Amino acid sequence: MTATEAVTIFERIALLMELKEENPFKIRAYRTGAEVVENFPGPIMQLAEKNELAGIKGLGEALRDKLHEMATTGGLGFYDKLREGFSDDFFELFEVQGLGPKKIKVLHETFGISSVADLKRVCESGEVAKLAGFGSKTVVKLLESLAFRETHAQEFRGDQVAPLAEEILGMLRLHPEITRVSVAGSYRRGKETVHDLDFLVATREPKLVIEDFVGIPQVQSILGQGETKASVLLRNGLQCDLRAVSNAQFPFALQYFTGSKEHNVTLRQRALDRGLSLNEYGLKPVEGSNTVEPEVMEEGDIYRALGLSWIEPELRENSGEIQLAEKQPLPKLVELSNLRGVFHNHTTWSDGVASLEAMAEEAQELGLQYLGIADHSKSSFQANGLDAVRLLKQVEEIRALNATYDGGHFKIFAGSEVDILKDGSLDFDDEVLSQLDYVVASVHASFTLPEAEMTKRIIKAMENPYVTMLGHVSGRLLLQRPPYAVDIAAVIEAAAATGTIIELNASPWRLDMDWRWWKLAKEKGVKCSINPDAHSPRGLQDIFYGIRAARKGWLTREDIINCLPLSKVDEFLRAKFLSR
Ligand code: DGT
Ligand code: CA
Ligand code: CA
Ligand code: ZN
Repeated sequence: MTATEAVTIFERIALLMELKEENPFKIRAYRTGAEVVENFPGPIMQLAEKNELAGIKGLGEALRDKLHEMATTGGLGFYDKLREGFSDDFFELFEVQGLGPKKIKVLHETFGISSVADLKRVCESGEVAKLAGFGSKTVVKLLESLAFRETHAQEFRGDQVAPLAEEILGMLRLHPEITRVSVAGSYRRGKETVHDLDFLVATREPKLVIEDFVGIPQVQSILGQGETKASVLLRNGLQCDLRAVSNAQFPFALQYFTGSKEHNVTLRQRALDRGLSLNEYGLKPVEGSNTVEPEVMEEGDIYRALGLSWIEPELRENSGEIQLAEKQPLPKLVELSNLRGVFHNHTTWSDGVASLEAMAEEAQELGLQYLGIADHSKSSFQANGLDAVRLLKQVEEIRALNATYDGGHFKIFAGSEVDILKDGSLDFDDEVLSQLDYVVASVHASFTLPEAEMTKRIIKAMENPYVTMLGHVSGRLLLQRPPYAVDIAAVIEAAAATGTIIELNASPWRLDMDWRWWKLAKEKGVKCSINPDAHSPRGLQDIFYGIRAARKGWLTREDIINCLPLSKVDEFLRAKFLSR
């Protein structure tokens, strides 16, 4: 059994125990266990097999024994018994927004529902609305959640595709008959969700390459297979297309299949205006024109031949990039290596799984100069939010830890992710906030306010001089929960007026504020902070997704405060407060 499978089993045990209203501490132990296994930096299943798990924090004896059983037998008796009568489909119910274990339990016991399809049926029939604790409002919400899920059923988030994309690219690169490889399509453009992955290879042996591709272990079924292309379905349901072209065609095919469609349409028209015809095979003079055929060795040559500067794939959305590239080089987009630190991270003080020390260690391991901690505040009780006493104790601990970093080469910034309450006031008063290095203010409750009220609430929070940055502005969870109603343009306006930074939450679930708004924010002079919102050491690596979104939003290192070195960022964090 793989570690990933063991993680799923631990998570499902926690869900089933919740359903059966078992001891909350036991439930939490399984959740923590799942996180520990998921984040373990070594071959944990091999250790489990040899019974060498003692001493790993967060794994008690009961969980160690269960891992040993899974590693040696490939199954778990305890789990099999617990889940008797529950199919795999049943667990999808827990992903439906607005449905917790208590409600699932009632629905299961009353109507025997055991899948999302069952849920939809009983909601539509009107039976659910008659149940105590449900009511017609709940049912409307549930049906909305279900509709939202259905609309996005064929899409995948970055975390569901990036590891697979990189793995498959790696395999293709090693193929002896392949000379050039790239991923194209929406993934290459850095979209926040994708429908499928498009791979492109240059080869003289397309048939052989296609045969090898459809045979890779990640493939579950073949949707189509021809001489030069194939479509497959991977185990997680993700579709992957592969096209094999000649070395000479490669640049044209790469440009074409990277898209977007709209970008391509405008580009093709531009080519026509110059007497050239552009498609996935080439860039040729149209009949009767006296234009000479440009020499194209790589993708950049196509843009050059059309009188344009280079356009990064992330910018190819037909949102003004072609017009600008006609006049000047486009902005040099931020890169992962430009980041010097990260703000907005959680520890075991609230709902994170790792200690301050462990988070700081990992940040240093990633080559960062600073780590901002921002654990939840008290109103987020479900996330074990800190009250003022605990917060100030944490600040003290951070200061003590900072004193141990020689020469000041690394620093932890003490912050808080303070809840924006329903009326726009904050979960801590100014006296407490003034003792922090920085403050992230976020909405975590009362999502259903009307747009005007929600906007007012958020702007009020930004007007507080201690609020350094605004967290996940829309509250969306990609593919799961739509954004709440808020006037983002007005929020950007207020950020500019108050000198508040806006976060680009880098979690692949959020990527919030959305890339479509950053161009406007940048024009208004609003700064961005790319925040992993990490709840574990591994979570810090979500900056990878944040960088992709920032690039898609046209951002350069100058727009992003956590590209500043430690020596400069401190001052910047205080700038808003000092300017008043
Ligand atoms: P998605 O839906 O996330 O897979 O988005 P894309 O952009 O990857 O779309 P996909 O996989 O259907 O096609 C990949 C690229 O191929 C697309 O971005 C542009 C190009 N393409 C596909 N069909 C057409 C078309 O009918 N016209 C043009 N101009 N380009 C196309
Ligand atoms: Ca695609
Ligand atoms: Ca495709
Ligand atoms: Zn948050």
